[in-house]
Amino acid sequence: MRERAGMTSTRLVSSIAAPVAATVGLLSMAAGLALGHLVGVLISPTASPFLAVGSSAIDLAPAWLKEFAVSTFGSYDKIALLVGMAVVIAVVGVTAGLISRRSAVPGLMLFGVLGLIASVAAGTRPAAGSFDLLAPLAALIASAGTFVVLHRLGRLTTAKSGDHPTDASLPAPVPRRALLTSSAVVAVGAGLAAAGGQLLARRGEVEASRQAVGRIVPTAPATQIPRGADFASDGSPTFITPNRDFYRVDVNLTVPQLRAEDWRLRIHGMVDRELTLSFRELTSRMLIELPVTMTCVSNEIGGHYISTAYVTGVLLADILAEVGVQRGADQALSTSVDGWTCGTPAAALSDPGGKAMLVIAMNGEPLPVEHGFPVRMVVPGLYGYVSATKWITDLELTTFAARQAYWLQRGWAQRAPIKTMSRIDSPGAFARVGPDTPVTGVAWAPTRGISQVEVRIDHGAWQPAELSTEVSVDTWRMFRLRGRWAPGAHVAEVRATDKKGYTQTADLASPIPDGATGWHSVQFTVQ
Ligand SMILES: Nc1nc2c(c(=O)[nH]1)N[C@H]1C(S)=C(S)[C@@H](COP(=O)(O)O)O[C@H]1N2
Ligand SMILES: [Mo]
Repeated sequence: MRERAGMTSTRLVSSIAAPVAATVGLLSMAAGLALGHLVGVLISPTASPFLAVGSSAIDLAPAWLKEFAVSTFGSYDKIALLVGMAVVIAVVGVTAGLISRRSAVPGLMLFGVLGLIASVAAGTRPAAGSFDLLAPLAALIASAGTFVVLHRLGRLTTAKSGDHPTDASLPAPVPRRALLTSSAVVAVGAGLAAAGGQLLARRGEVEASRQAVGRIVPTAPATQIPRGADFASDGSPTFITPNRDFYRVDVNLTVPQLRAEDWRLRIHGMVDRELTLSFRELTSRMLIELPVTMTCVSNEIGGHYISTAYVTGVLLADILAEVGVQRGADQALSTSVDGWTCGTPAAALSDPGGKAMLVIAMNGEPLPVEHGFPVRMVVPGLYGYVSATKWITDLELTTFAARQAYWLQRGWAQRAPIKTMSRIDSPGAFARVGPDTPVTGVAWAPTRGISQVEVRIDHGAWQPAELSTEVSVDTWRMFRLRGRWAPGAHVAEVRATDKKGYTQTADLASPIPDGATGWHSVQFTVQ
């Protein structure tokens, strides 16, 4: 006890009040995040500690958790993640304050650990450059610096006069106002830095680049959609999905921003002649327009991760014939600007007569940024994760033995042709409907085509449904079953048969590893 009397702070100054300590921790966290984000955005799209940690969390999350997030929150899965991160960050910030009521050391150690985590996350992003570490470093300096200053003010402010040393070497207590002013300065500064980071994220530039691309006129326009291509007036989807309603699935927390004038695609690896294309070179080629139905392997039975658009682009078969694919190259590994990778069977791209494309337009306009502007890949008949690379910048001919793409490393199948499937859209689940409401919906088996759709009511006999006019074997086809149903509760089930003669079975499979199977069913009540 005696020796301790001579020691400084812990005895001489009382601990900081809990609410003040919590606020000091929270503000320091905010300062670090905001400055890190600002510096990060200036360096590269993946350097921001906040986004780097969030993206790494997405990459590291087990497949079942991603499935859960996608099926629970749907297209709001990213918002859910951002909100979750904000809550965790706030809790950690408050904790940093609360464990440091006497000494700043525990809080500083916590910020050090966070800085380390952010550095590892930023440094290991697939597209990371060596300057990317400056962002977490800035974050660490900002949070630790703010913490030291505010903590000191906090201790001096809350110190009771009786605790204060007669020792003149220690500063006199400061008025509460000093702490409040400093806190306000930190809060405003963090807000400005974060907002500045968002402003500098180049969103405007890329939208301007997209506007400048203007209308894309295909060399070979698609034929007009025939009449009777859907039963939308009876509740099926419209044949073409408007761009704003087109489903979106990707691992990106924020949409990659790439200007058309900055875009390059390098085609290399097991090829005879390497080729690098600019946007201008690509668009000066023969542009084909085709209707294509795209869907995600994560689509559950009855799910809505399926849409159809007219896409315009250049046939990959032509480009690959030019570069000369070498024997033995069985995989085309495509990479997007953020480092996401996708492995497609090389034959699916190089087959003469195949419809795999480098796509630049969707429903007559330049690709929307969230759908891959300026260029993406589309391969009719394959699930998106093995074929539909958005913001594509690299195409390497290689082997499946040599390279494993993003989702393959996470337990999904190497080959993933789209399975024959069908979905009832109307009546909706548990709807109350009139007695002669038709059962309508959609069936798909891209590249094979749909030959028959059957519906059964209350587990009765399968009844062939009317099919919409076929637009292409690569697109979905609508069905409609008219009838008169008795009052009361009913269940409708659907199954499709493709033109290869395969009929969907009742066998249930979950989306992992290569797509769901089973019949979609809907319960409804006739009033
Ligand atoms: N760069 C990039 N491209 C990507 C993905 C991605 O995460 N990153 N996801 C793929 C998956 S899983 C699907 S289903 C389709 C979805 O395309 P859409 O969002 O345009 O509908 O994009 C594919 N292309
Ligand atoms: Mo997907």
